[in-house]
Amino acid sequence: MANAKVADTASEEILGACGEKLSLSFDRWESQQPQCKFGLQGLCCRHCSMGPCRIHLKGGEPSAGVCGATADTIAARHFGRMVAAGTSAHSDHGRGVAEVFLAAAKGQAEGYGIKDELKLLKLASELGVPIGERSTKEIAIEIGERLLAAFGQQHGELPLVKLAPLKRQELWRKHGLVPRGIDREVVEMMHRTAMGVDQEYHSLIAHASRTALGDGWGGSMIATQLQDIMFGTPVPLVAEVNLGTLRPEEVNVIVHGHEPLLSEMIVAAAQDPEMLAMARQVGAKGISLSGICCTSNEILMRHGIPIAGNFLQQELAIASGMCEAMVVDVQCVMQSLPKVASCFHTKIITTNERARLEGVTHIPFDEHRALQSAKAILRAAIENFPRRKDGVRAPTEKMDLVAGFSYETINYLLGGTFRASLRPLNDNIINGRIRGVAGVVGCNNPRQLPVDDYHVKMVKELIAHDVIVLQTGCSAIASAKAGLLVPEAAAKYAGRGLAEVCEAVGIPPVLHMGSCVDNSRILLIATAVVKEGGLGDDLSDLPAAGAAPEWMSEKAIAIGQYFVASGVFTVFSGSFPTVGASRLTEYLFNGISEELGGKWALENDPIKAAHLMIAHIDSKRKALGIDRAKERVLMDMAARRAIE
Ligand code: SF4
Ligand code: MSK
Repeated sequence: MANAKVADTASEEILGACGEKLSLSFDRWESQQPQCKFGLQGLCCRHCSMGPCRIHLKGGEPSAGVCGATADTIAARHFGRMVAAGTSAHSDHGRGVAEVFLAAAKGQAEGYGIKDELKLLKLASELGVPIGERSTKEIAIEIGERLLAAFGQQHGELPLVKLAPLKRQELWRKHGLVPRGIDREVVEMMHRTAMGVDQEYHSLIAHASRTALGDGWGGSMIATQLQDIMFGTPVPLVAEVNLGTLRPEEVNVIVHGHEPLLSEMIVAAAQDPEMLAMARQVGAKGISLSGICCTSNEILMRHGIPIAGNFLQQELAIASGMCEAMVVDVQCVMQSLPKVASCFHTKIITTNERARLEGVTHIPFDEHRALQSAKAILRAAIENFPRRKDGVRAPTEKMDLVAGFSYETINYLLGGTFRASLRPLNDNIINGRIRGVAGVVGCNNPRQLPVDDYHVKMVKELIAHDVIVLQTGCSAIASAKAGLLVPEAAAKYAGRGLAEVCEAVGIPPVLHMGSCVDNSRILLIATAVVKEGGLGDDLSDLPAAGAAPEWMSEKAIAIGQYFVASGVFTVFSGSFPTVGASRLTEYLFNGISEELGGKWALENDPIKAAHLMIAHIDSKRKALGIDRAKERVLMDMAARRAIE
């Protein structure tokens, strides 16, 4: 039953069973065709009521908005607002984490605490927070207060920017790109892009970089660091992925969205004997917890909870007929869920005041009574089990994966307990066994079908050419479904050099590093590689590249821009929001690299895209003088004497 829309048989089975009866994202995408070409190219503006304005060719010349705004200005403003929106999403998540962290440090958030004290102390020393004889509580409170203040900071520099390589920091200072405060840069981006303010595209993009850096080296990094300290820094674990992880005989609860604050508590509540007994009373064999999107990645990384699917599988999970409750928090949640759920018995439960849906149950998450909130949610799911309708579709396809590759873990795996170090990674890059490093992130999108296909083809091509791949988000889930996240994938798909290293260390050639905010882990590992030595002194010197295939969210644009502003060559696929503005696009795809070392590209063929990245990696290897394997020189006695 080949289905051109999806690349895995679990999704195929459910889609096939839905037939014409159910309208899903794929159908709605088709019904939107043809989509507005002005919108697709970034050539429309409705920032004031003289518009909306569109740029078209008049007598061979591009027109202008009523106010005179050009294509480059309109597209740059739009791009800047996408960066601001993406930064806000990651950073509001980070702020929520910082608030709970501070409450937990003060002992005011029942159920939360400090799980990784070592990481707390490391962060304290990085931030210059005194340690001495102080208690963990005192140190944690000061860290929480300092990082929470970073959101509203008005002057100076964001505290975590100092984790970047020194040369990169100097470059940002030279170009005035160091973020002052996370919220401040977002507000300024909105101001600059209002009618009649900043109308010079270089200037708009510079501020977009500053805003995006406030995400990657600010909001997202704060979220990752504090989540690790509160919930534990991930270590490698085995788990399962795909819709086949749903269990027909159990109460299936799917968590979906991005924040681990509540889902961590749901993990705990699902093991509670009282909850399990309640499930048995309604005829279920137990409670099966799984996830969609990045909430799922968060609890996968720390608890090995299975992943039911990525972004475009959210409707399919409900259409399985086996989902008692889908519990959503923020971001990437489709408004169609209640409608799809109405054909089944699934309860959609919103939990966050910032993210409400019409016609669903709302159970507010209260961090001061988090376990009670989690239990209330589970009770609602359990009570729903007897309402299951006939015709459950239980796909069997699932795949093993190994996840949990934090920076700390990679450091430990390579160097061991006493000598944790990235030296072996640097050495293997220098000797050419590993050609380079790629960060591949991104979503999925009905614009690019079959779903996940681009991710999988690109990642396979990269590892076949000895490029080790670091992944997060829905892209990591795509690779997991294709069986690329297990150590055996090295022998099967990786080039000889990469396979040798993976086999020696016992890791997959594709490392799952977490959720969207955990792209900050990729920044930190790249920084650690620079600091380890031998591969240049800035992120832009590294034989490394980034990509976000099948992207759909504004968050991806924010991530792409902080990758680029951090010196990384970054490839997107599907569409790019400035392509109608030629000077701006030329600047983003080329000119910007003269200032920042990183730049964007758009390529719709995954194999060609992988080779753009490989060519970039090779050019960096050449610049570092490591492009040719050093010849082994056999020293005979005469040669030795000559040295003496
Ligand atoms: Fe048109 Fe200018 Fe108003 Fe945008 S800001 S809608 S281009 S008049
Ligand atoms: S969830 S932003 S669809 S990766 Fe982070 Fe997936 Fe993209 Fe959402």
